[in-house]
Amino acid sequence: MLQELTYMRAAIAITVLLLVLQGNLGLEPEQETETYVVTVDSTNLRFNPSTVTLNEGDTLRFVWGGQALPHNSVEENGVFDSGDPERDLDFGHVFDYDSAGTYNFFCEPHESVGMLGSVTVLDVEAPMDDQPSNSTNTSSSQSMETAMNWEPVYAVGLIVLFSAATWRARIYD
Ligand SMILES: [Cu+2]
Repeated sequence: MLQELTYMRAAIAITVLLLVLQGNLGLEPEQETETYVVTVDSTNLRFNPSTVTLNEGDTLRFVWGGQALPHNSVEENGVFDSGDPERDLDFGHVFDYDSAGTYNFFCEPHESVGMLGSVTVLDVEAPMDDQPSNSTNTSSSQSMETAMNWEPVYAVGLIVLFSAATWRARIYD
């Protein structure tokens, strides 16, 4: 009976430890990417906003609905192209990790009246998954980090187990 209780206590402590470790593993460094939305303003002849600055990995989305006039968005060098002009559109383009630079886009039917825009893509470090070239380097530094994160968690777990065991021993022996 006494042994059963001790085992139960240890089992609970181990379960808690595993839950904590699992939470810890979920915190892998991962870069956040964002979506920037461009729509059409109330004049019906302008992008809003007409200039956007974002990071590599981010998404530029052109979204509008129920427009009086059909619009599209075409990058001048064909980097992206939403297709035929539409009154309702939801078109996105993801800028990958070697796309830093400035891109000019326009609405084909209204280019002549100034329906133009530009997006500046800033150079950022690709997430670790996207860098196979120096994978040896990153994986070793990553496992170092993981090991360092785990150490205190193990220490706390061991202290919990040890004090649970001694507490039991003191009361029942
Ligand atoms: Cu237009």
